[in-house]
Amino acid sequence: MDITLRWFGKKHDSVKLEYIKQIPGVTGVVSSLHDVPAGEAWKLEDILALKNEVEAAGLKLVGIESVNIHEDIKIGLPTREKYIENYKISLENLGKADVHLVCYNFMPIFDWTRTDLAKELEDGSYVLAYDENIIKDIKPEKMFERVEKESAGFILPGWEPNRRDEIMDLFEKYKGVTAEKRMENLKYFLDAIMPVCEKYQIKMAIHPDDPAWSVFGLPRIVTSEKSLEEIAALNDSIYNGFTLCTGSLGSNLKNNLPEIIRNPKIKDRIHFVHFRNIKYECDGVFHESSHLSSDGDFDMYEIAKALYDIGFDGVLRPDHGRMIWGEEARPGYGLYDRALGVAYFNGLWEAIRKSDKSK
Ligand SMILES: [Mn+2]
Repeated sequence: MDITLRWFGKKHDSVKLEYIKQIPGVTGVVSSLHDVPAGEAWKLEDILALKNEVEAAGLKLVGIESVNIHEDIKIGLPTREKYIENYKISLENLGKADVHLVCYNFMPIFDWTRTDLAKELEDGSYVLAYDENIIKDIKPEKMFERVEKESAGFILPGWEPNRRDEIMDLFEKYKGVTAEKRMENLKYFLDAIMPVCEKYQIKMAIHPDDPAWSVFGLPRIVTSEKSLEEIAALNDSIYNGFTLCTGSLGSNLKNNLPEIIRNPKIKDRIHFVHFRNIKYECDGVFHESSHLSSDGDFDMYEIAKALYDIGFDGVLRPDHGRMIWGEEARPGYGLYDRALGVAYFNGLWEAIRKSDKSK
């Protein structure tokens, strides 16, 4: 297993690779070419430059998070052909650069959504939080202003300010695009790229929708155990797989995370794990917590145990962390609390491994 941290590149991240390297057990990072807009083909030289930078710090570029999907692919417009061709070029170049994991999402218009990027907890730490009551009453364009104000000067993936203008246009385009249609569009995309993934052994890992239900009236399709089964069945290739993001899938309390991990139709397709915990206030209202089981609503031991039992040997990273010890960084992506998350996971994993009597 590779334990990694997400790194946004020198230009977009306050966390240094040298610091990531000091976290015990971390072998690499997942990163992205954040300045390449969705739909454009990634150049081999840009990928190699990123890879060289990471390797110079003694780490591996274990995967990409994310190669974003152009909205026309998700909507199923005729123009998707061009963007799918570009996506295939990006995959080919990643393969040539010896990168074999790609995280992506199929969320309509918006990436992960939160209503508060710096909710203060009793201990003085700050966390990301979500309140369905606010989303219900807010217009998407206002949401951008909210995110911009609260993101400490960093640009959040999916919420780039330059996207604001296209948003209302996109809402028009998404009209009538049902969940069924979006699932068909996902299949169309997967069928088109899988031959390239097979050739270069690139594991595609779709990230669950976050939160795992429809927001702003846009249907979401990666939200439940049943939807993961459906997606696995869209294309039989092992390279058609998942990012098991505990916080995103778990945002819907109906989702039983250890059960999903053990599901025979899903388990072999889990290529990437985002390990984190959240705390519920009530249905539809939650905040992110430290990784510790007792600080949130998930049993992180049971999640780690399920991963151990299925023989998980992919890539794992701590997900969003709290902002602690006065750190200023991208919301959710400070160094300190994510490092604590890694340490905690390492402890769980060692204990599970050593108490396995079958070994
Ligand atoms: Mn995640």
